[in-house]
Amino acid sequence: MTSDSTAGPEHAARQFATEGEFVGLRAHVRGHIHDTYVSTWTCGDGQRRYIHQRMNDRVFTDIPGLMHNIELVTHHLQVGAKDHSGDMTVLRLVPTRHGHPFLQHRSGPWRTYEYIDNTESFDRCESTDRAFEAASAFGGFQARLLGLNAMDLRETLPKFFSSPHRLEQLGDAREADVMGRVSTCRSELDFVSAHATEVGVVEACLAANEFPARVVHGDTKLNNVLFDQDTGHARCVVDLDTCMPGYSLYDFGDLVRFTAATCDEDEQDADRAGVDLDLYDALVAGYLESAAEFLTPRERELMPFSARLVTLTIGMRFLADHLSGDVYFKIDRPGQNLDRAQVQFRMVEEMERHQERMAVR
Ligand code: GN1
Ligand code: MG
Repeated sequence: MTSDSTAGPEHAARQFATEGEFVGLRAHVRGHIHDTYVSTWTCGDGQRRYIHQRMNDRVFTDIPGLMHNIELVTHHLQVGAKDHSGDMTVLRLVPTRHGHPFLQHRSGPWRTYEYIDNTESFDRCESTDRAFEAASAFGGFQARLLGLNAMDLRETLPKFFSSPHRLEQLGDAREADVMGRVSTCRSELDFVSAHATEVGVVEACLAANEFPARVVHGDTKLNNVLFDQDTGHARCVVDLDTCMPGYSLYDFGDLVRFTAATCDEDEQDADRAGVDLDLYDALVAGYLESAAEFLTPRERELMPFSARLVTLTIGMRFLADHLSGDVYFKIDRPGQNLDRAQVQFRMVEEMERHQERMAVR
């Protein structure tokens, strides 16, 4: 069989308005959804790099809507950046050579970003300083997007942040039981049932106008912040796929879920799952540094609850995907989504145990 070079990632990468002569391209393993590559180009005496992503159009069925949101958000941040000094950089999309924000290629839809040099990202948080920086970066990201009308953004993944919706999806997956796995997940399903009364709290607050829906990042994992290699300061917030109307505390809750975790998201020994309270304190302080001005008193009060709710909710998503045959989150080994769910649920238990300690005053 002959391989067709016009179907490959290099061919896709070459269709964008990059600068210089192509040198090479390599896979960049990141995230559970898209396929990511980095390309290198020579330009004068120097080199330039770009990030290319083949977007997952089974998950994101509305790619034009997704790219519309990213253009709107990056444009809003770039305009705002002129008034804010500070060392934060905004992600820059590179259009195709025909001026489109993404490429409809034989191998799927692709987009390209400028690579941000001299930065690094982390899957685990090693210090309270780093936790503070990340939380302040995400809080600042929300603050800078307050002026963007949330209704101008398309809800590309309907009800994405809704915990009641995630509970319903888990119920559907359990009902269908396509893989025959329900009988092996009884304790996880019981854990969720025991928490079912908590899933509607945020929707009730929104309905009662205790706080408004606002634009959120929607995936505030530590590795979605790029840190400057020299100064250690946060430089850029990346992965704008889930920038949609939501509730601000989703971002705070997801930050705690990932960054204050005592183990990896897919740790196989759930006994290692917990919350590092020093990291938690640093996340609270960092987030409040940039978000305190716009949070309502009720939101402030619900900060620790949001950490439990988002962790539970993402646990329900992992469990639903395990029951459905791992069709959404990529896996490297069988049972990985169940491990992910178990880690989330154990973290919820640990956060319940430390409820008093985690209160934000
Ligand atoms: C997915 O692909 P990645 O890692 O950026 C997911 C998030 C989850 C996260 C859990 C579009 O993000 O919602 O919180 O996995 N993204 C989407 O690690 O579903
Ligand atoms: Mg993401």
